Amino acid sequence: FRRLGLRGMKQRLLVVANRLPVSANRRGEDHWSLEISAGGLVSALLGVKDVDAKWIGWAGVNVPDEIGQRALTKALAEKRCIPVFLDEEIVHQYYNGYCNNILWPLFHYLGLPQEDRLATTRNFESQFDAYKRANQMFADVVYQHYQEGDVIWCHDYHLMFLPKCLKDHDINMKVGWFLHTPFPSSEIYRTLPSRLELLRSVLCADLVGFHTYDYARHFVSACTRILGLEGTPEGVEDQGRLTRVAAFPIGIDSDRFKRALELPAVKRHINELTQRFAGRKVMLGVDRLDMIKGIPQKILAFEKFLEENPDWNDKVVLLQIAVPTRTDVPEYQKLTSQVHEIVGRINGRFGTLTAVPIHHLDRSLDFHALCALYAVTDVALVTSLRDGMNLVSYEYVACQGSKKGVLILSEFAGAAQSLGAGAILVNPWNITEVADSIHHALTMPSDEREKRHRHNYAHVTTHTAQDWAETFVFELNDTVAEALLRTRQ
Ligand code: ADQ
Repeated sequence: FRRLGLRGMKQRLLVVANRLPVSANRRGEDHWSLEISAGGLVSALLGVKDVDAKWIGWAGVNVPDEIGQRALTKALAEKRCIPVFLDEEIVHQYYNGYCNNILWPLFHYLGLPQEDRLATTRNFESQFDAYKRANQMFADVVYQHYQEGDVIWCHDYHLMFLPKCLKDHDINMKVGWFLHTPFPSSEIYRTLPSRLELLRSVLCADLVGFHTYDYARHFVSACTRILGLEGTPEGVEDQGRLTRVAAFPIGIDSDRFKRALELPAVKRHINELTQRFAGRKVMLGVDRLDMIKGIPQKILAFEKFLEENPDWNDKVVLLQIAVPTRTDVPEYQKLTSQVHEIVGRINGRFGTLTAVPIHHLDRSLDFHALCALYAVTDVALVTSLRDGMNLVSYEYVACQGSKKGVLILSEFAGAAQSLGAGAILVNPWNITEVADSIHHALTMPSDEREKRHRHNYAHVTTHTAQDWAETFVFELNDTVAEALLRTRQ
């Protein structure tokens, strides 16, 4: 901002993401009720100084009629949100199909779908077409609202084709793209049939960001190996044009968690939980119910721990809160039944008349209940098989006051790079290793707990979501300004 002389001026920022940060419920022909979901991204962007941000995205509902669309657009405008209307067919092909069935598993090293391989291959082209059409629909809405000088920040694997659509429309648009998932090794990425088009599109952005240096490196390798371009310390160069590629690790709004812990309702909740689990150590898992989160592996590791440490029976409880997602996808339904089956078996095996070792909830918790749970927990278990960053680990650390609880963290979560020195790092596939880590965490001397917690707490409270968003927008402005200087020289 300083370099562009923008300090003191509000710069317009258009944030484009698949989903708007609201849930919309239709209450009548032309009446909608909206609830803003106060996720990390929302608070991150609210905290960016000198920026006037608007969101563009899908509201998550099908609105086929014009009256409904007009009413929703008007209601959303008050929340600084602009809708992209996607019909059921495109949602099915683009969102459920290409995004969730192809890109999501591939980027998390689960490969292209194995089951029903032929059907997937046959559907692939139509799903990719729908993906491009959907991205073009997002771009059309951006064009309608774009003013010269705006910064456009595209988010995630849903919108990899968007940078190309935007730059084709106006080469001077300032476009940044950030990936919230891992970018896999180029050997995995190159199996994607549409690998060339997507890489070329992302390279149309001025700045490309990832959570970790490794993901950025994988992306640059994909560009050099698959497109034959030149990687430089700054990014990727194609015929004299540089796309900057860098790591921007996300954080959380740690103050929001600290403030919540002071609220009487949260304190009441903490007291209730403390009484409820008095005499037992509490271990916690909070995840979306997704295969990448390694929930069955985590529960099996806990079983192994109970098996090998019978003296801990009745003295420890695992609370696993798993919010269901993508419930219409058969693989996710299968995962839910699998988790229920394992939990039932372990509770039958190790439970007593008065207590069970695992409390498993298939639901979302409200923010205050979540903060209270984080605060009373002795050990948090994050065992993702792959995870872009994993904000649950950050939230847990932010809510630990006097307890100085221990974080067991998968080495395959991006967070391992920032919280690795304070956490116990594990390979979630190695159930014996995780079981041993549970024992280590539960018996850890207080000075070691204190030291580990201090390290992580310092990181979480100084690398916040606001810093992340501010740095990205600053770097994007800077990158464009430098490119302009280069062309003038
Ligand atoms: P997610 O895969 O959704 O995000 P994560 O970073 O852990 O994963 O964030 C989940 C959020 O949902 C957290 O804020 C958590 O509190 C909340 N949550 C999860 N389960 C919940 C429950 N049962 N009840 C209430 N809240 C719950 C994607 C990537 C991550 C990356 C983020 C941000 O997959 O790797 O860290 O984006 O970039």
